Formats: sequence, C-alpha cells, structure tokens
Amino acid sequence: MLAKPSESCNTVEVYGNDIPGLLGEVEAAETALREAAARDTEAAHGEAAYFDAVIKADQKIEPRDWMPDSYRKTLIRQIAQHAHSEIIGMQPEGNWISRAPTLKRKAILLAKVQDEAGHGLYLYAAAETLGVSRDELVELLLAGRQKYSSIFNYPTLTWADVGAIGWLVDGAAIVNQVPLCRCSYGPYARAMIRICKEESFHQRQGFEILHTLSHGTEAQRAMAQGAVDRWWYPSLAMFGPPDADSTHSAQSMAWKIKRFSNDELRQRFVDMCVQQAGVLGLTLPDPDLRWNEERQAYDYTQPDYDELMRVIKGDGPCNRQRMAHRRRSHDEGAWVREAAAAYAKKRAADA
Ligand code: BYC
Repeated sequence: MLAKPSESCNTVEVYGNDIPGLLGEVEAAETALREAAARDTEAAHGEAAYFDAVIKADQKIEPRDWMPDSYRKTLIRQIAQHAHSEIIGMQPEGNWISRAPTLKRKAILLAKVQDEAGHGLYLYAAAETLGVSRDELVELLLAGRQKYSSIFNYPTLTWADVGAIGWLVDGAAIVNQVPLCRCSYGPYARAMIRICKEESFHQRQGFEILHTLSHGTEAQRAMAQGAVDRWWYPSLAMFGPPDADSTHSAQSMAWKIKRFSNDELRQRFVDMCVQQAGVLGLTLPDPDLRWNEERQAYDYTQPDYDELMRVIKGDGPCNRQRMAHRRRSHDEGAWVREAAAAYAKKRAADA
C-alpha cells in the first residue's frame, strides 16, 4: 500500500521497491493520454474541415453534424428571435380580427394570424434541433433576455394599418427571408421555404386591402396614405442597423447563414416598393426618394437608427403592452400545456 507523499519525506521508505513499476504505470498512462488527445485533435480537425467544406460547397449542415459552438449559438439566437417575432407579431393584427370591415375580411385576417402562429412553431422546432428546448426559449423571451423584431412595437391605429403591415412588413419579411431559404443550416432553410410561400399570400392580401382603400372614398384613401406614412420607416428599420454597425453580419455571411447584408436587403426592398406604391396610387413618405442612374437603384432617406435602438432596448410605443400580453397569454395557457403533457404521458403509458 502506498502512502501519500505528504506523510513522509523519504521517498524510498514510502514507495519502497514499487518505484520502477509505478513510474512505468505513470509513463503508460501519460502515453495513453497523449494518444487520446492526438486522436481527438485529429477528429476535431477532420470535423472542422468537413464543416468548412460543406459551407464552401454551399451544402447543408444538419443537426447531427459537428459545428462550431459559435455557429450553433448564432443560429439559436437568430432562429429564436425570428420565432418570437412571429408569435409577438400576431398581436398588432389580432387587434383587428373582431373589427375587420366584413366577414370575409375577418376570415382572411384570422387565417393570416394563425399562419404566423404556425411560422413560430416551425421555427421553434428548427431551433430545438440545435439542442435547446422551446420552453427554454419562451422563458428567455418572457425574461426579456431574447429579442423579437422591433416592428411589432408599433400600434395598429386603423384598419388600413392591417393593409400596411401586409404590404410593407410582410413585404420586408419576404425580401429578408427568401435568401434564408438558402441558409447553410438545413432545418432553418427548409422551414423558411414554407414560411416564404405563406408570406407571399400575406403580402398580397395587404396590398389588396390598401388597393381597395386607395381606390375608395377620399377618407379611405387618406386612411391608406396615413398608414403607409406611419409604417414606412419602421419597415425599413426591420432590416437591422446599417452594415457598419451590424455586429453579426460579417460572421453570419461567412457561414452563409445570412446571404446579403442588412443594407443590401434594405435597398432591394426600397426598389421593390417604389413601383408597387405607384400601382397603389400612394406616396412613400420620403421627399428624397429618387432613381440613381449610376447605382441603378433608388436613393432614399435612412430610417432613424437611434429610434431602432431605443425600440430594441424596450422603449418603443408598445413594448410593454406586447410583453405584458404575451406573459398573460402564457400564464392563461398553462392548463393547456399541462393537459397536453398529461395526455401525452397517458398515451405513452398505454403504448
Ligand atoms: N429588431 O448584427 P445585427 C415577420 C438586433 S417576423 C430587433 O445586424 P443580425 C412577420 C440583432 O438581433 C420578422 N432586434 O444582427 C411576423 C442584434 O442584437 P443581439 C423577424 C434587431 O442577426 C409576423 C443587434 O440588433 N424576421 O416578418 O445579423 C407578421 C445587431 O444587429 C433588429 C427575422 O427575424 C430588429 N429589427 O441581423 C408579419 C428574420 N435588427 O442579438 C411579419 C431573421 C437587428 O446581438 N433574422 N437587431 O443582441 C435576420 O435576418 C437577422 O437576425 C436580422 C438582424 C436581419 C433581423
């Protein structure tokens, strides 16, 4: 039996004749550790090389593939923020379901708001493939530790706002999200394909509402113009801070999560809207909007990015109201979650 070194200063006395054997064991253990470390490093290099090759070849990373921790974290952040946006985004329009002008309009709006709930669910499911649970993400939102899109912190004051959300907000969402169908992470890219198809319907229904109003009475036309005036700049701000101030763009583009920068997408959106506004017979509220022959794009006034930062930090017109409503709905839905879990448990036990 070996004594601990601290119990004696005399090594020979303590270890006696076991010293050569002990040294051999230590040496063997060290060699085994070194070999294991070398194997791990080689495997990690292999995995990292595979990850890099997949990104370079424009193929998809799948949930069981090795990925850098920061890639995983970035995806969880973006997909969760996107999912929360879809769920909180139900509120401004949900506000008008009972007040939509006709039964048909109510039915269409109800279906649209339900679609947004569905988008939230696909996205939470995509995030779960990265090793987080939907419950954890919802808790982070409710604790104010994850964000949702700034746009949903603005109020819907008239029926025309529902049209402006469909045309501008869903329009901006499409411009931003179509490139995400080619995102390097498979489950997110696949979720985006279906979401984009549905967003296209949403954009058309918003355009149709505004078209009807802008070709109606003078009061209806004024209501449509008022809504476009209020939603234009917040919609431009949805694309995020300008490229120079965007924390994540460079890395996310290198990983092919984002395919275009915030400013590139914002420009595309402006160019698309100018022509559509012409068809609507409405004016975009920017006196400096004009075609730039050299750039082959429209020059336009940037949104107020200080306002964007204030809204992101929780100080927009409706932030408090949106979060209070979400927390209340979450609490009121507790019995549904409990019942669903109890039912699932019973079915598992029966099986
Ligand atoms: N609002 O480095 P950056 C919808 C944050 S749903 C709030 O450029 P990134 C719809 C950003 O998170 C619409 N926060 O970031 C639903 C970052 O903060 P953290 C939602 C914003 O990620 C219902 C910081 O600012 N769409 O369309 O490279 C009805 C620096 O920004 C915003 C998506 O989520 C903002 N607007 O680029 C109708 C699409 N902008 O996280 C319609 C997926 C920036 O470091 N997401 N921030 O604390 C994306 O494409 C990108 O995440 C963004 C931002 C372009 C939004």
